Amino acid sequence: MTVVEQTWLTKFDERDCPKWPQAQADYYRQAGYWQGITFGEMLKNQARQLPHHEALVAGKERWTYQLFDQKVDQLVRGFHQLGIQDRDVVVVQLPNINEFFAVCFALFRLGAIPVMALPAHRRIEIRYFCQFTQAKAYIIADKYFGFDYCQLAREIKAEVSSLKQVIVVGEPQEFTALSDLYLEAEANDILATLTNPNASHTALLQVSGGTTGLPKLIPRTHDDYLYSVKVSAEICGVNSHSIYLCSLPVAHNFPLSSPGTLGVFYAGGKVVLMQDTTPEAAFSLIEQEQITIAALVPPTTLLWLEAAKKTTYDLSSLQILQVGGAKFSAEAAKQVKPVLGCQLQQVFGMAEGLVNYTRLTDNEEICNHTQGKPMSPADEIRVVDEEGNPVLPGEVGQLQTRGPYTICGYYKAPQHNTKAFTTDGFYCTGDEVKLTESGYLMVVGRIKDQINRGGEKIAAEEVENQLLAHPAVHDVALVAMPDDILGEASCAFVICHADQPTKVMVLKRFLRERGLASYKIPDRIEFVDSFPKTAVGKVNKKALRCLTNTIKNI
Ligand code: OOB
Repeated sequence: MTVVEQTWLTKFDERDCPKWPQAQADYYRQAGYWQGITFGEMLKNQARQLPHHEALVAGKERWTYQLFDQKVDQLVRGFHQLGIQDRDVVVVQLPNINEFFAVCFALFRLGAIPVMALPAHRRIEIRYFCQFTQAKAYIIADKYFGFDYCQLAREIKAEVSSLKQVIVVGEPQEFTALSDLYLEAEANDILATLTNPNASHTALLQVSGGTTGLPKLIPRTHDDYLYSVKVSAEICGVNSHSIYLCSLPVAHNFPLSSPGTLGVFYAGGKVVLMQDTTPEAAFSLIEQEQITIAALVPPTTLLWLEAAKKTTYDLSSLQILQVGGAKFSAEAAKQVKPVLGCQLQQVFGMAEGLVNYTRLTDNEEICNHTQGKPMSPADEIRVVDEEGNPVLPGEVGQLQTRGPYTICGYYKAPQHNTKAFTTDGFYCTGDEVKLTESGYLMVVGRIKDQINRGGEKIAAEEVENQLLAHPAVHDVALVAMPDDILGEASCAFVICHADQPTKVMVLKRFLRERGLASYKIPDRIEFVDSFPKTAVGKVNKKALRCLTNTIKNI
């Protein structure tokens, strides 16, 4: 019995982050899942034990654990001087560069809370994160893939009064340069006076793929996140000899913690960051850096499989390829070992917590056909029907879960939490799964109104609301349509006001100019006169999804 039976009454900390019920938290501590260690301490330990071991490589930058730790301490001084304190929220939007980690670990040591924004986020998402959390600072790179983040910061700062600081990696313009915040110790060093943050406090806010109009923020504590990182590292065989290639956006939960970059630091290994996501660039790094493990989403894996057939690079150092974030077809899965010469590990996880892995000792049948099993013995999962009753073994149902690293509520979202969590604290994942006899999960579908565009999640309602803001749009429904590479792309069915026809390009430009992340802009827009309806009169999205097949074939 891993759960303390009692009424599941979620409380909130002073930062509005839901907390596990006290008895449950006590249980997780006594059982040793939560060890009371913060990320800041974890890095300090590694710097003591492996000072000269390389921790981080990006382009020409190579940081040992000692240098990494020193940079973090220097930034703690710089951030503190700027007024960033324990419990302040800071929106961090950085690409795959070493500074991402210097920034995050400095915030962890201060007890400040980074919001893990993605480089693809734009005005709509960033303004929302800053406003909703009353963020004190926003940390960006000057430019990335041609996009000017300083200009975005200017617009956000004008609108969000809580935002006191914009900190820039690169050319800061009127803002503060991150490079000026690496401060050496002086007399009365602030580091000596800072108290270590409480490990039960929120360490970071992850961003949920979402199902509603506004993205939800996911509070992860040092205790729960570090536990998930530790178990992930163990399951994936990550140790001080591991060399991890990070090509996915580093702030995402998968490359950050499953076991990801944090798991590699936990184990004393090396992280190699890359920004150019082409297979050739990745293969060149695999050969050069002797990469042992990499993590990809299915569409990139397909590209790697194609490119590997013709490559002259030596990929023999690669032992494990993790694939997750979206359903990986068994057909493609079967090719991984013969083509890339490494073991496939399927990863089915969620920023809210639960992560499932196929194990390194599993046979090919399991590795190719299932999405793994929960990583922790303390993970509780149940597969239920629409009424919440358990389905018969082997039948399809919705996955619900709770455990020592699955949140019991979103940040500042009490109403949504009553829908997304059961009264006994289970998170309703919205994923339709089948549990095999041996306890492995197969993801077969989804009941949440979300599009999984090759691992990037799009909440239908969010995009629909943005489109409804256009004066010509009377009604809109966004659905997934099949895509050979992405798995799913998005298709918006739009009904225009009778006297106001508009054009696809006009609507796409409208969304872009409003500042919606480009991966959320519909891949296809179809104008229709009406929507098919269900028996109770709701828009029949299932029928619209079928319609995308017909359109595709015309
Ligand atoms: C990962 O996290 P999120 O928060 O971006 O997305 C979670 C959702 C899941 O609920 C599921 O719908 C889908 O993404 N998903 C998969 C999957 N992995 C995630 N669907 C089918 N097969 C898979 N292997 O995507 C994430 C977080 C940690 C580790 C790995 C992925």
